[in-house]
Amino acid sequence: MPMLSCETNPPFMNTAATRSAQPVSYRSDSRLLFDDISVTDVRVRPASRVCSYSEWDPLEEVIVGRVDGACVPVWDSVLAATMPAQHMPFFTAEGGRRFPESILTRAARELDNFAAVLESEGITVRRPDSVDWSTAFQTPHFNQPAGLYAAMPRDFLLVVGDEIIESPMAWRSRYFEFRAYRKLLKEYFATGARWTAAPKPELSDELYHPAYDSRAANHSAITEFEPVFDAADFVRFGRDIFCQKSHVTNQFGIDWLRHHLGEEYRIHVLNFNDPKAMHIDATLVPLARGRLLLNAERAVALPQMFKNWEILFPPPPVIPDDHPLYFTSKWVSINVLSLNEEQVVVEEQERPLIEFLKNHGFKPIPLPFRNFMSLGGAFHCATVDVRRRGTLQDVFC
Ligand code: DAV
Repeated sequence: MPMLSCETNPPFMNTAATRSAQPVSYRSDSRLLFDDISVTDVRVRPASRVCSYSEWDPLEEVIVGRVDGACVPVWDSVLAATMPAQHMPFFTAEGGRRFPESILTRAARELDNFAAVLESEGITVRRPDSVDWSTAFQTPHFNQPAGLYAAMPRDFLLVVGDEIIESPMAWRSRYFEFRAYRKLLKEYFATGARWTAAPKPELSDELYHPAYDSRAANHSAITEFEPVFDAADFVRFGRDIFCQKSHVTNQFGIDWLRHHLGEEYRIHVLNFNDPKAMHIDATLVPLARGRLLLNAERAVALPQMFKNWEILFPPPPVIPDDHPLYFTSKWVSINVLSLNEEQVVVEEQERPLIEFLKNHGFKPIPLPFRNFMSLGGAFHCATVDVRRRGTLQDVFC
């Protein structure tokens, strides 16, 4: 199979008709009168600014989220399935209200610093729009007192080659999250990207298991009513994409993506020991071609195709118990961002992880991010790599 690169896009056809002054008309004897109209405008699609096939090729352009106006989602069965149980009182009391300003201010400072460091490394940084998430909304199937945030672009946008895909997310509070990204997406489209939105889910009650009990359940809180997934349940290794079923990603969603991407990509579903599964990027984190961080607490077995890979089991996180992590486990510590096959951005207080990475020949870039982590992710979640230099490859051959 030929190697694909986003440098050379095929010409594409724009079928928007350009009509001449004289409209086409039919004669009474039913013979068509041909007119001098031009219906074909052949243009060359510009080389796409969106182009990324892996998690480790050299990063050139990235979207970094923003925390402005973030609101607390209301507690429901899907949150109960994934969120740390000790924070249920916080969600119950604050659901629908803005996150405490003190958290947002500190998180925003960390995020801006992270963005500035990426820029100083020569990487183009783009940000989503500020949106007032505190607006209540209603659809034919549900209503919500507020949205959530645009802090975690990784959850919503999946870049596969020159295509950028809007995910059909399962949380009702995230139904209108796309609003923060549409300006950017239109711009990426205008500069050659393929822009896709997966089928908009209804998020009616049929999607959620009616009597889901997070203490007893060994199955997902969601059904197979319609395709749903979060982009962060997928991780890209060139032609091979790995994912997990979770409390926000169902088989139907995985199948939709498989049909959509076609034979050029192989989607593999992995199983982990993670009863609160939501997003794969604190479980299986590739750092370079042939080198993988794997969460030892969650690992079950990897397929044979990894047998020649170096599997690195990271040291446990050191986040203290009293630091609020409303949305995640402490393993958010390994939610790192690779700038290339050596440099990797890591939370500065995770000293054991930093030493571990250094000992394995990586060049960690330690940055403060603990306040941001309270909102549900670290450097990988807070970003989407829009462009990494590289081509589509079969990395397991
Ligand atoms: O505890 O596995 C995953 C990252 C969330 N976006 C966890 C956190």
